[in-house]
Amino acid sequence: MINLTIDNTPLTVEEGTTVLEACKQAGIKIPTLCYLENIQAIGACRVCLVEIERVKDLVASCVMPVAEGMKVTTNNRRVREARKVVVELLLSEHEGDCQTCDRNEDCELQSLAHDLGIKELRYEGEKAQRFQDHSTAGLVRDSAKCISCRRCVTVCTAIQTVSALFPQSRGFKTTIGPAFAQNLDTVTCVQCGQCAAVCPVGAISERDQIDEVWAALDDPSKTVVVQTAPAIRAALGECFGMEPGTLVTGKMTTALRNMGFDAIFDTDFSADLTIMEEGTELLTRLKKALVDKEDVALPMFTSCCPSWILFAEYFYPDMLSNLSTCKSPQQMMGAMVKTYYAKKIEKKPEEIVMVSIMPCTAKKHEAARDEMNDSDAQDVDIVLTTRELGKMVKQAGIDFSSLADSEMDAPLGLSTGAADIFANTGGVMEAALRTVYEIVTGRELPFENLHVSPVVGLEGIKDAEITIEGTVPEWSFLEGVTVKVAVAHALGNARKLVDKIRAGEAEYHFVEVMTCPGGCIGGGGQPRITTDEVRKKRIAAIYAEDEGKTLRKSHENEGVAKLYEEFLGVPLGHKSHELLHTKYYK
Ligand code: HC1
Ligand code: SF4
Repeated sequence: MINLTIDNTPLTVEEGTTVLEACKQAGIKIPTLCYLENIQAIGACRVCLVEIERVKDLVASCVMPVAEGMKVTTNNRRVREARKVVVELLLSEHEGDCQTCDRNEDCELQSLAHDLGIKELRYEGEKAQRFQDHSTAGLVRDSAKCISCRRCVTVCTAIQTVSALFPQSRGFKTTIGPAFAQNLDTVTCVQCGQCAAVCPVGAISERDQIDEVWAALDDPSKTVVVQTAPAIRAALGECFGMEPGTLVTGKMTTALRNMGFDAIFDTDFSADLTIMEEGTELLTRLKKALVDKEDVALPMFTSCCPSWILFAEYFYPDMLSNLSTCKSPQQMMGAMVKTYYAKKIEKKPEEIVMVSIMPCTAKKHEAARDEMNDSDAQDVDIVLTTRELGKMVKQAGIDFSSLADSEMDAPLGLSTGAADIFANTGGVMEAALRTVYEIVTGRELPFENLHVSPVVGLEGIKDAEITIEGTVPEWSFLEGVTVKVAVAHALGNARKLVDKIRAGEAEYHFVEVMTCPGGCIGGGGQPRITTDEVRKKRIAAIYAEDEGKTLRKSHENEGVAKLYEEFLGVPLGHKSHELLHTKYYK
C-alpha cells in the first residue's frame, strides 16, 4: 500500500494506482477528456493536470502512478489556470456550432469549459478541416468536432479489437479515422457505436433518424408501429435525469402512445420467439451430432447481436455455419408485424412503418441489410437509439417523469422475464437454458431463482456446465450429457474465446456473444457515459424486471404460443424458415 497526501489530506491506496484514481478515491473529481476506466490511460488531452511537490512541471494525473510520501495539489491557481489554457486551446481549434450540434447540452467539452469558468476565447487557432463521413447506416463522423482525445481509437482497438480508427498526421494536422482518411464503410467497422458512446464531443454519433419518425407519424396513410428493446427500459430515464437503472417501461409506453404511435409492441415478445426458434435449433443440432452422427457445426453461437454478426463475417468467415440462423428479435418483430399483424389489421406491409427503439447503433445497419425484407417490404424501416428517443420525447414537450405507466399492446406486447434479461451479458444464454432444460426434462432449470450464476456478471468470458438428468422420452439421447456453454461480451473477449474454439483448445455446445461491454445495457446508443457502476445498476434493474414477472420462461409466453397456432405452425417449420431465419455473407 502507498501513503500519500492529496490537498493536505492523507490517503492510503494500492500500489499501481494512478494519481487520478487516487483523487477519485479521495472524492476529488479531476477533469479529463481522454480517460476511460479499465483501460491503460494515454494522457492525450492534458486536462487532468495536478501539481506534485518537488516536480517542476504540472503532471497529467491519469498516467502518473502514486509514490510513497507523494504530496499532490489538485486545486490552486496554477493548476486551475493551466487546465483552463488547455481547454481554451482545444476550443480554439474546435468547430463551435454548439447550438445546432447533436451533443448540445450533452457535451463534455462544453460542460468542462463552463465548469472551468471560461468566459472568452483568448486564442484564435486554425479550425480543424471539416470532413464528414455519412457512409454507414449506423454512424456519422465530423472531423471538425474532433479534439483528438483518442478515446474512440482506444475502445475500437483495445476493447473491440477491430482497429478501424487511427490517429493520423501530427500536431494541428492530426486526424482520427480509418487509415488514409477513408470512410468507415471501407474498413471492418462493425457499427457497434462504442466509439460514439465514449466520444466526449460530437465527432462521432449515431445517424439521426428522428425526423423520419416524425414524418411517418404525420402521414395519415401510414400505420406507425414501434418496438422497444429489452435494454431501453433500464436506461431511458437517464435522459431525463433519473438514476441509472430506474425502470421506466410503463412511462416509456405512455410517452410513445402520446407521441402518436398506432401500436406499441415489445422486442421482448420476439426475444421469447427467438428462444423458441433458437432453442429448437440447438436441440436439432445436438440430435444431428449425437444421434445421426452428422457433421454439424457446434458450438452454435447466438445471432441476435448485429455487430457480432459483422465481426464474424469479417474475421471468422470459416465459422459462419456455427452461427444460429435465427434473425435477431428486432428483425423477427419486423417480419411478424408486416405479415401476421398486417393481416390482422388488413394492411399491406408497405402501408406500415416499423420503428425500433434500440440501445444500439448497429441495429440501424441490421435493419438496412438487403436480405431483411422477407415480408416483401423492408421489415424494419427506422431504428432510433435510446438517446434519440430521449430527444424525441423532449421535442414532443412531454414531461417524462410525471407520466403514468401503461401497458404495451396486444398481440405482440406480452413478454416473459426470460426476454428481459436478453439485455445483459449472459441473459440470452440463461433464457435459452430456462426453456431448453425444461423441454428436455420436464423440470425447471436447477439454479437458484432460475439464474445461471456462473454466466451472470461483468467478467469478460464466463462458462458453465449442466448435466442433463431425467429426460422425457423424446429427448432421451441427452440423458447424462453435460452441456457446456460459454458467454463473452466485448469483442476482444469474443475474439479470445472464438480463437480457442477454432484452435480446438475449448469445446462448447452453445456460446453467447454480445459486442458491447455488459451486453445491450452498455450499448453504443445508450445514454452516456456507461461506466461499470452504471452497467451494474442497469443489470440489477433488468433482473428486478425479470423477477417481478409471473411468467419467466419464453415457452410460457401465451402470445407466442398463439402466434405459432394461428400463423407460424411449429418452431423451425416452413413459415419460420421463411420469415424468422437468415443467412450470412463472407
Ligand atoms: Fe439487444 Fe436483442 S437483447 S440485441 O442486446 O437480442 O440492441 O436490448 O433488442 O434484436 O431482444 C439490442 C437489447 C435487443 C435484439 C433483443
Ligand atoms: Fe470501432 Fe465500433 Fe466505432 Fe466501428 S463502431 S469504429 S468497430 S468502435
